[in-house]
Amino acid sequence: MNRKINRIRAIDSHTGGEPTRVIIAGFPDLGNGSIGEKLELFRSGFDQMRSAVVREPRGHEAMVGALLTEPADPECAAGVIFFNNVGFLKMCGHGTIGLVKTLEFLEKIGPGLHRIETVVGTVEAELDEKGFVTIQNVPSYRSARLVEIPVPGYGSVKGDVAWGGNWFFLIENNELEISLKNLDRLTDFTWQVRRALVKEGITGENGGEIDHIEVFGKTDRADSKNFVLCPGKEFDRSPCGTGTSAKLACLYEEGKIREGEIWRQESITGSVFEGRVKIVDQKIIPLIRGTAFITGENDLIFDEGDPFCFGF
Ligand code: PYC
Repeated sequence: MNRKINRIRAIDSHTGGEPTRVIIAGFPDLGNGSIGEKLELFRSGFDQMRSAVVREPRGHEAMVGALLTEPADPECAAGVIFFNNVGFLKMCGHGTIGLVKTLEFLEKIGPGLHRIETVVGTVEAELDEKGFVTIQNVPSYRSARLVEIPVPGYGSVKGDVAWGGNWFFLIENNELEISLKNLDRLTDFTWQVRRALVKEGITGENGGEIDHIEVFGKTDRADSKNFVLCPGKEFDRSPCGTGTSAKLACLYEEGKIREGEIWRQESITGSVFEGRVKIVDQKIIPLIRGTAFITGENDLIFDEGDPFCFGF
């Protein structure tokens, strides 16, 4: 047999139930440019590797990939490009927590403050002695309040448009319990909302596509419970770091939380992130605290003779 077989080394983890697969070696070289240039090379030259790493048969639809890169900024511990079953994520909160715990597992970092380069800017992550990670995310804000759209099958729906490292449409909901037993209905509702936003031409600033839909409900375990529909129609098993950041920005702008006040955001699976904001130069900087657990060390094998080599 002289078929070409490639190997990629990856560490798997989950953050509040949401998986992250960090690629640590074996990925094609993306050069020495900026993180944005590396992203463009990845997108244009190796998109099938994105699919091969996270989709079936090696992964599954909810898997989020994180390509570890050499940071252009020497002050950073690492650079990272996040991706999923349908494309690239701008920033990823649960994935950053997973990345930090992966670097700790590999003994590349220890407790302390670490800077990480992402495609939307540098974020900071503090790993504490108890194994928790607090991410200081990019500045977050609400760009539109109570936007009303007609959603086929659901009538008129109101939500806020906010940035937390990705664009979100945030809906307060008092009808449908945020529970795994309602997964199909929550998925259908949020998918219809996403389609309606496209149809109505509603975007984030500068035409940014709103590719995450977040629905909130009540819980007695935290301040709020959420369901987050991700771009590839999968739901976030964690409370979503960027989604919690978008929520914190809305809460702060409405005067519902003060600087430093803790907001506990529960996910549909019951995992919780603690969030708070700090204000720097009049910008809202979300801080998100959670942890991740390592679930596997893998040599992913890519056999060019395999008809499903690049995933489906
Ligand atoms: O934690 O920011 C997040 C995230 C985005 C998509 C999945 N998780």
